[in-house]
Amino acid sequence: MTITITAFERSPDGGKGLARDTRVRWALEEVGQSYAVRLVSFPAMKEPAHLALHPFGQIPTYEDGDLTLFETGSIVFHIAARHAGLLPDDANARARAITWMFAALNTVEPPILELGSARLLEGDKPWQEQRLPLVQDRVRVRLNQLSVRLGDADWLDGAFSAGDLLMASVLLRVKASGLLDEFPNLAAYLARGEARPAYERAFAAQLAVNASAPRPD
Ligand SMILES: N[C@@H](CCC(=O)N[C@@H](CS)C(=O)NCC(=O)O)C(=O)O
Repeated sequence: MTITITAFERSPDGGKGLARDTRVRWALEEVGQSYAVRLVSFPAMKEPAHLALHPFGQIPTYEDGDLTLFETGSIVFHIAARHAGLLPDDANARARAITWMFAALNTVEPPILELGSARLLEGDKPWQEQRLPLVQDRVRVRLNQLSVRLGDADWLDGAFSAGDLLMASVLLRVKASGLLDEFPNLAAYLARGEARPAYERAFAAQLAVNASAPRPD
């Protein structure tokens, strides 16, 4: 049975790895699982056929036989639970790696997404000048806490895991802001993630889609 995921036909970031299909591609590449990709346009994501797969009309989705999943956390967990390589065998180490998956998506990502919204969607608002530093500081608080915990370790808890995959994917979203550079160990952590051959393959695959996507006139 072929695994099929969905991805943007044309990603708003032009293929810099920020669209969340990259996380799923990365997980599949880490475990050596081949997959097919169905590209969807923004209008198609809101049509009934896609809404039947994803109730919120987003990407990515994951289909394998009669199983359909949405939410990258759930998809990456599913992949990690069924294949060796992304979760430790030891029960306690596995539980800790899963904890880092939740921490990435529930604790670290929200202020980073808020910063993205503040910049992209609210840039022209009159209160932006006051709000932006507050939002940036909320990101700094989380990055500082994460930085302290990581210390000089390569990964969050022993060997690279699905927790690192999601955490690095989340940090990727703040890289362009320059905030990550205030925390050299986190910048190095992300660079280690990006240097993994599985990430490089995932990145190249989503970039290839966007490089060949038709541009608006
Ligand atoms: N929590 C969801 C978020 C999914 C999400 O925000 N997907 C974005 C692409 S990265 C999307 O489809 N945006 C288009 C839209 O919401 O209309 C997940 O982790 O899968």
